Amino acid sequence: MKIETNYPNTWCPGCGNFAILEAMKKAIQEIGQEKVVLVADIGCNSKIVDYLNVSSLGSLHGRPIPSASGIKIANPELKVVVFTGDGGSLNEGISHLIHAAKKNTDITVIMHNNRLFALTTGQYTASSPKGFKGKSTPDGSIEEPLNTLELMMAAKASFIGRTYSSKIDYTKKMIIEAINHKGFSFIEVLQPCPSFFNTFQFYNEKVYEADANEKLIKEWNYDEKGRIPLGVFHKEERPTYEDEI
Ligand SMILES: Cc1ncc(C[n+]2csc(CCOP(=O)(O)OP(=O)(O)O)c2C)c(N)n1
Ligand code: SF4
Repeated sequence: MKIETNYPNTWCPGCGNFAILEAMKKAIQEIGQEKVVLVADIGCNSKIVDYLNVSSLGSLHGRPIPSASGIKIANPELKVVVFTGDGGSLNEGISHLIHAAKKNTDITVIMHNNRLFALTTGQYTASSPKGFKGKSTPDGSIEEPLNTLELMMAAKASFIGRTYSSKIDYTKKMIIEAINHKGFSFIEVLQPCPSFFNTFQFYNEKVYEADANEKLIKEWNYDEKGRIPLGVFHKEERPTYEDEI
């Protein structure tokens, strides 16, 4: 069964989402197309499910996690993967993200972090850097961004990773590891949006594949300073929400 669909691709040329799609195609082919169900948020990120020949559900903005949790409870054999953006998961849907991590719901959340609301053409999110100039912050955002991985640590996510979209094979391996992890797995993919926030050069200069651990989460605080570690920062086994049910 081919992995591509015939759906026309509407991402902007050069978007970091293309590389995430390639990584996901490879990951699903290794895991098995029939074993995976995808759940999409709303946003540029979420169009990825249209381009993958895999069972999927389009949820509401900020709400794919409860939809995914329901699928997992109904059929625990399925590998359930959520695609979301920083807007969907750190603004509209932040409570769902925190509670799924706390419950250790056995799903994988892949958050495309382009650090703005892209589909609606460039408003700031909880992940945008201080000073970010977009449609809703023409004089620059006055807020500090959230450290997403620190938030996931505090919420007790049992798998926490960060990758960069341009590293396709590295991302593929991390996605496979996260999907095979029993419990709540969260991957932040740093994803440049060349139309509204082109961060390719910034990340190309700063990211490195780290021998990651929990302490390294604080090495980068979503600012201009220092290097940006990639890797799996935390992984633990504990009973899942579905086991407890
Ligand atoms: C509850 C709700 N609020 C707002 C919107 C409008 N909306 C649709 S897509 C979008 C932006 C999505 O941004 P993000 O989640 O960061 O994903 P990206 O497009 O950047 O991949 C917004 C605000 C909506 N559809 N539903
Ligand atoms: S707006 Fe940004 S994130 Fe959306 S498709 Fe275009 S480049 Fe990609």
